[in-house]
Amino acid sequence: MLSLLFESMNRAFQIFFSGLLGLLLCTCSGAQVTRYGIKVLQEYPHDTGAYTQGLFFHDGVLYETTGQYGSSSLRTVDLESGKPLTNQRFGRKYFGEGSVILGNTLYILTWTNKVAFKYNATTLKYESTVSYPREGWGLTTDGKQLIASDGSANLYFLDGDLKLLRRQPVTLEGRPLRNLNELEWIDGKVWANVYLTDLIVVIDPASGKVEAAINCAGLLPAKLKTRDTDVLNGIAVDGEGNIYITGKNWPRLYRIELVRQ
Ligand SMILES: [Ca+2]
Repeated sequence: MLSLLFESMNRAFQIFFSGLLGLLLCTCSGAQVTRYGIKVLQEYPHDTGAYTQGLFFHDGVLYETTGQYGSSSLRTVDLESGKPLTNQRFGRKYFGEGSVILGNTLYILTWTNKVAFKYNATTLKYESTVSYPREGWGLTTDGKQLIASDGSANLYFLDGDLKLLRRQPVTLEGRPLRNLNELEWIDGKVWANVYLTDLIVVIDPASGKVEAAINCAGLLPAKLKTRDTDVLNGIAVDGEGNIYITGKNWPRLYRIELVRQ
């Protein structure tokens, strides 16, 4: 009888402590993700014909690559007017995706064409087409390696020949976070749009853990939306650390700052 009593007490303690452990783990993993909203500091025009897939600054110039078959392009953009300074169209069979400059090469991914393009970063002249085994989505760089997304819950670290060096799974509160899209390297972290959401996540490149989530819901006012307005996509940081975001076919590009929630 006494042993039965001890056994049931023991089990009760086990259940209590396993529950407590679960609660602690849950609280800890939740506490690791800092939640932010955004404040708009300045707004600029953005070309509603630009289905934004890549967005970055290099030496004070804003670069944008756009998607869709028949209208994919590589542009340099005047920030104040939103108008292209240069605009190179790709062949109709190519769907442009993420882009970035590393060294003296401007890299542009394509969605499902299984190729990437190299351009000379100084002259913006086409150099070569290289094979690329994954879907192309976002692209950025830490200054040494290229970092790419493919719509999965992975980041891919690549060398200058687009060869895979490392695959890093990305998790949000312990679960894989899929649909990683346009990317930007900011202060040692990878910022990523999450496709089909108003969320930007800040990823630790070494562990793949999402450290912060930025809620951009409501950024583009309803009165500025048309049937062609698509999802939030496009993050760029300039040389002074100013952060800009936009969306596919959006009429605005915003300079923002984060607000702790
Ligand atoms: Ca970017």
